[in-house]
Amino acid sequence: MTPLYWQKNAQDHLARAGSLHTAHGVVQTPTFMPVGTVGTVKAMTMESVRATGAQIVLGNTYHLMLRPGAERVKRLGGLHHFMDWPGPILTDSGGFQVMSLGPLRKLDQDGVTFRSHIDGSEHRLTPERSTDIQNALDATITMCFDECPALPAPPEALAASMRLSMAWAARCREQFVPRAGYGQFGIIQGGTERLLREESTKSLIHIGFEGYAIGGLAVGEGQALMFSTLDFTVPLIPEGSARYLMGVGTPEDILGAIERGIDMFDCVMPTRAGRTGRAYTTRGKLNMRNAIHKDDPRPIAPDCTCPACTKFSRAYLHHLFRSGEILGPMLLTWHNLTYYQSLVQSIRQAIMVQNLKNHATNLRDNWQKGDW
Ligand code: PRF
Ligand code: ZN
Repeated sequence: MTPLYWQKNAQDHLARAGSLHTAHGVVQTPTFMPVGTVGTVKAMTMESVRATGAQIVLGNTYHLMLRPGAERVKRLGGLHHFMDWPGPILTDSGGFQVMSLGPLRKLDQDGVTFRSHIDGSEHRLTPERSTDIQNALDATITMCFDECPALPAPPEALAASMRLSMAWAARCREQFVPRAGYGQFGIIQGGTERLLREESTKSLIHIGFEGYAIGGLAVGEGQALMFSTLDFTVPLIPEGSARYLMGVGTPEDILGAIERGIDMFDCVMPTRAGRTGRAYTTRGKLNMRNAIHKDDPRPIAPDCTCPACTKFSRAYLHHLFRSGEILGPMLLTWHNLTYYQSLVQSIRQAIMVQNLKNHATNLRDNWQKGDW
């Protein structure tokens, strides 16, 4: 029985290009995982998600346990079949989502009791329950159940929270059912504290996981502190394992994190921005609701191969958003996901030929230049 594994194909300074071999296919890294919180990448069919170049998607334990329920998904053939995504699925554990419920939750050493944001009903998540749910969903990659404190936070609070997450990680590993091509990732916590990140990483390596995630960043600390935390945390993670930075980020964040040795990302940014009229391009951001686009026959991005750019004008996208038409979010989500996938793909290719420094300079220069 061989669990999923990551293999390094090339290295350029700290950045790596690799392949993640799973029961549901191979993922080329660095990779960006579109977010499919409730079993759908919002405004997209999974065929269209695949067409953007995505190789793996994310689902959420918290949302799926509340509706439609993990056991129901299991009876209906698992999440891959249910949502029509035969490729790899990583499920987040619910820890992070439950934390954002604020007063609706109560934390103890054993787990978290919370009220559903849907109907107010009471539920409980523990490391064991979260792991069982992810198993029932048939997640290719199961995440540990953790606590993610908002930053800034006092070091003592960060230490206590990290140690609780490490105790939970050991329980998650106990509960995990190994299967060929499947795996479980531990989540490093500890805020921006070097000693805490070291302790957390050591604890997880001692338990032993198929991959390691860095949690607890992009939660209010800003890009400079996130990067300095990566600078001392990433080198602590085993060289031969996949490294996943959770919930990140902007194109600039992703480039900087890949330069520091990160292999995997997920973020709602391209999909959420797409639904509100914001487009990401090689020349920075555009807001399609802005009146400057109303007579513009040009595509959103001349260098993009997505349907929004090859079939329609900026004027048409502007019209769709101003009219509240559902096609606007659909096309712009498709565009943004295509941009994010082409970004990580271009970085991956640059790493393969040891040209990342030059490629990164070009990417940053172009973001700076602004619209064509
Ligand atoms: N833990 C989990 N999921 C997450 C995070 C975390 O710390 C973050 C932090 N940016 C995003 N998603 N389980
Ligand atoms: Zn496009």
